[in-house]
Amino acid sequence: MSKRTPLYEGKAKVLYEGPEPGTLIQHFKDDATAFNNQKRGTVIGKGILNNRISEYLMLRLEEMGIETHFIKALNMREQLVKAVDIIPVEVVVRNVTAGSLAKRFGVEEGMALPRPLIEFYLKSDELGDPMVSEEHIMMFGWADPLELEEMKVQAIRVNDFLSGLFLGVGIKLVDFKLEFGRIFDEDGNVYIILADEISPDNCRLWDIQTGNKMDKDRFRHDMGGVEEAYQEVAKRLGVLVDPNKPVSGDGKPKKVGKKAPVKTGKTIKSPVGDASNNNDI
Ligand code: ADP
Ligand code: AIR
Ligand code: ASP
Repeated sequence: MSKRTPLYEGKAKVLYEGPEPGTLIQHFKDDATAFNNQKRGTVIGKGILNNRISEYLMLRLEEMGIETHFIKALNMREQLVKAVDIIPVEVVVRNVTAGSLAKRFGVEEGMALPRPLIEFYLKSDELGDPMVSEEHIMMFGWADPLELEEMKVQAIRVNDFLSGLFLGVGIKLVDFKLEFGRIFDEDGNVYIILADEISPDNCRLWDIQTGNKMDKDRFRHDMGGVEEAYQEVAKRLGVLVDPNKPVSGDGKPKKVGKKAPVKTGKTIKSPVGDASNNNDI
């Protein structure tokens, strides 16, 4: 494993070649950056938590008919994904004012928007991810009109579903960023699917009761308790990882002994979703 050559090393993840053509291994690091690399640090255990949270959310979205790049969990920090041609546009959906929106327009954080707001940012570290219009996107050919429409439709579906899912565990989904990529079907037609990750690194998540921030803003603004906040999100989703527990190739805990465990039907339900996916509680 250690001899693998990375195809790409980003700020929070490394991509390795996957075992089959058209696949990649997405490795989640503990590195954290903010404000387009101006602030750097490490959050111990973040990669493990984000890997698990993103896996869980992508699987739930797949169940809702939203196609994602996720194929399967590999280990604590890695997942197998479909290789896509990333569309260089970050799609941000906002339900509540916060972050750059609040700053740009001089409004206070925490105001509920009358409906979800979609914004687009060019994925470019050098340029500081500038906000772009739909016209810019089509003009420069970053995505065509059909792809743009598809990204908007999918982003709203993701927002509807994730807002409800997080609400169910006492968390307000304030805003988030998605990335989409192009992929070919068997007939050679190109279509887009959801890629990258969905985790507290790219969502704003506020505790409904206390208003506490449970996301990367804790790192951005030196608020402390970053790892604890990510852990709490994982715990509420029912996917908290025990780093001491080995995980087998399919992402499920290693079975001890020769016999498969007997199914009793008395599976303990996690706060959300099914317990079958919650291997590491
Ligand atoms: P960054 O590149 O912004 O530093 P990361 O450290 O998260 O970000 O690196 C992950 C990179 O992998 C991102 O650039 C992202 O666009 C890209 N990526 C995510 N999913 C896929 C995929 N399925 N296929 C190809 N590239 C992907
Ligand atoms: N985001 C945008 N670029 C990178 C990330 N992670 C996410 C933030 C936030 C949302 O997009 O984490 O959830 C909006 O960010 P901002 O800074 O524009 O307010
Ligand atoms: N993800 C971007 C960065 O790493 C922006 C941010 O999260 O603030 O700088």
